[in-house]
Amino acid sequence: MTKILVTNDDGVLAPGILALAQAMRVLGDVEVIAPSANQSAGGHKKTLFQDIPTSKAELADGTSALAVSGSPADCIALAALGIMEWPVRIVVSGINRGANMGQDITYSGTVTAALEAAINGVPAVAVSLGQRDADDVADYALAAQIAVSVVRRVLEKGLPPFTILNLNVPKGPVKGMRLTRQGIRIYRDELEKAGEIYRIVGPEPGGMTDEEGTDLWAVHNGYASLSPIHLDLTAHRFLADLAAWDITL
Ligand SMILES: [Mn+2]
Repeated sequence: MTKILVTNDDGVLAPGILALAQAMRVLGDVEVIAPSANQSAGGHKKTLFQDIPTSKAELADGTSALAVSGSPADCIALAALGIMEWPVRIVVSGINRGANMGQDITYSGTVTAALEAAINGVPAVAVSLGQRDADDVADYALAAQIAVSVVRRVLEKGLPPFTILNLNVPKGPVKGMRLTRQGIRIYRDELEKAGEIYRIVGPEPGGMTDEEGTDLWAVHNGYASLSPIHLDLTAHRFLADLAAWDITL
């Protein structure tokens, strides 16, 4: 039986992970290991040398799950280190409440859970819905169906090492699928101050450079966006220029 591990960063009780777990059952045997609390924008956090409490949880439809008091990447690390049968065939992360595009990728727990799977040699897909107010499992149904078609192909074809797929689905109707590259988001964060306490807040969604072929362009224009993301963050195009700086000891 094809083992599929489902996780997220919105927390084990979020509606998006329920929709995803339900949809993935047509492709295999689903296990759910997810953070007990919302870990959105937590980045690729790994909890080292600290206790990571876990507890049994239940999704709204009765699906049993493991809730982890840690990050999304911790959930995958624990799985890879042996709290379940490993390797699984694939890790699917989401469905996130809100898109993960452009520089969001480095903040996103949804994406970094998938990256943690890639580090541990398992193919992974991150799934996000471009709708911040999606609060009902039905809001995620279409994104879950699109995720099924993507995951079905990954199960057939595999993925190259250290490579994941980042799927972003707009609020419907969806015109089709575009293969995209990472675009550029323009954040409009603001600072709130109360005495010595600060808060970073900001309008949602932020701006973007609306360049055709990017994830942001696709979702903004009503297409589902599928980007291959690689863990190699080297600025390859800058290496030659950097060499010309002639930094020596
Ligand atoms: Mn989230």
